[in-house]
Amino acid sequence: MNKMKYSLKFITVLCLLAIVSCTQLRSKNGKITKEWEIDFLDDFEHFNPDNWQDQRIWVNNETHCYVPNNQFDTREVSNGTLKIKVINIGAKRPCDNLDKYGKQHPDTEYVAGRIASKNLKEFVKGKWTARLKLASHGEPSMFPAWWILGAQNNESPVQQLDEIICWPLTGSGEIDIFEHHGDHQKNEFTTGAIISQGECDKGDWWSGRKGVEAVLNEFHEYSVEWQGSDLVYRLDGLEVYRNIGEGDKYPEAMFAILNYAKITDQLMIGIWMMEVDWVKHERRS
Ligand SMILES: [Ca+2]
Repeated sequence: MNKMKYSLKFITVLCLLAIVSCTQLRSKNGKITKEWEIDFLDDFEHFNPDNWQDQRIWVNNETHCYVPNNQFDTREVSNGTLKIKVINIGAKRPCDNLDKYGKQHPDTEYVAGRIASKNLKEFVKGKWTARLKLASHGEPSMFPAWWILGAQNNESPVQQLDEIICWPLTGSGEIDIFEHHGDHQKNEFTTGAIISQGECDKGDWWSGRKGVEAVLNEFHEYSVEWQGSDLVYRLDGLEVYRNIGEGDKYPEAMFAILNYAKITDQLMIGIWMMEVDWVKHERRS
């Protein structure tokens, strides 16, 4: 065997070893830990109705109206990304969004996009990631979000008989992977779980959450994963926060939501936009 052939063979063996070690990681206690396997990926080459539906709902006293079907370009998909926006259309118009008690949203000049994978892509535990950026940030009333919600949530759209559980009880639990509160933050997002207090509409937003610095107008990967009984939050793959022991409180299938809310009466100039390159869910193979 000449030296070149030997080198090639050596390199081939190294490559094979690398592949094996990537798919089967041996943990400290000697058990084989499987690597992540993608079971859902949307890279927004087009808007895929098999993955997403528009969600029209009035939940946090927002001033905007969620509109469907990319009306006013509120959820544009172009050049491989999704653009979820809030837009001031200059004149008040009727809004069909209802709150959870059936009250209709007042007329408003602000329209916005919100999509959910409810009843389309729902998964138990695993790992959810999105690669996204904001066009602008740190302005009062901004509230863009990338988050997951329990599949038995009883809010619109209700399409299956088991969607009867009120937020944030088990079955309707909420985990916020990325939220940006423009009133309080500039280059910062918050990440964490809403801790259920055991009654409808009673969730602790703050004790399971952390603010994390990031350059928000550049693309980053924001993820949450179940690791044992913990929830681990990552920014570009690096752990930035952990809800210790909270993971088992979210045993239900969950769906993804991408939305941009405007949450106060503060005047808004221009267009607010969250651009999403892709969303994926992975499970341990
Ligand atoms: Ca369902």
